[in-house]
Amino acid sequence: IGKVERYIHEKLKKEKLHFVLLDPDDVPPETAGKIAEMSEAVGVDAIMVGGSTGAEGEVLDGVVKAIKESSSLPVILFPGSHGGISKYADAIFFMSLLNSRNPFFITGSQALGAFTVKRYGIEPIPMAYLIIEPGETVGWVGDAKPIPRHKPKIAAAYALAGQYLGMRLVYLEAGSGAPQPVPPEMIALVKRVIDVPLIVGGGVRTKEQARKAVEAGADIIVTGTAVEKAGSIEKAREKLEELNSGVKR
Ligand code: 1GP
Repeated sequence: IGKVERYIHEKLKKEKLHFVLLDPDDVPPETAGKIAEMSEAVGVDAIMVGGSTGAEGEVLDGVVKAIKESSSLPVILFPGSHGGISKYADAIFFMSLLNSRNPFFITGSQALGAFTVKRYGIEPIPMAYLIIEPGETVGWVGDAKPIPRHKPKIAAAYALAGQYLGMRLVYLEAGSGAPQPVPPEMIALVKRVIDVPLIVGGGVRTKEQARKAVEAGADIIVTGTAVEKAGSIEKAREKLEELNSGVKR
């Protein structure tokens, strides 16, 4: 396994992790750089970069470069498709949207991006990506059949299948900006079934929600909208501190 994945595993021996997601379509490079710098200062563990729409090309490269210049945190790509690859990133969640109805999002886009990842020498981290209701933009774009919130067993079955297919992380995604995060009962059952680290994101806006997800069994919490849309750099800093203390206690 590569450097970033080893970093994740080493850190997980001591504590739960908090990754901040920046969407290049919503955040200009300068703001992204500032948020990354503040994230590192409050104890965030990595920056993820990606989005479902417009997070490509120069826009993506500019944000990744700005983050690399202003922090030493690992930058992990979180691509909406093979368009979401930047040579300036350290690693990429090489993810398969297992509950998509469209094979493009399960293996097609992955095939189109594989040579690019190899050429740039970006560390691929294989990940099972599962969309939970409501799924928001990524659920619609990814043509998912979102897993019902009251059906934790379906999520657990997909998560275990992902592990058996060789994926080394499982991500439960309620969708960016979801009104509610993934239910704790679902997190708990998935965690009980799998042996690989569990990532949870979508709709986590408060310390309490972050805490609840960790207590239910999440290993890594992803937050995006709450920080991006805080309103000002000062408020973004406060939000980062609040969310980070929810994850780390
Ligand atoms: C979205 O899980 C991430 O892909 C983060 O979601 O923007 O709601 O924090 P939020």
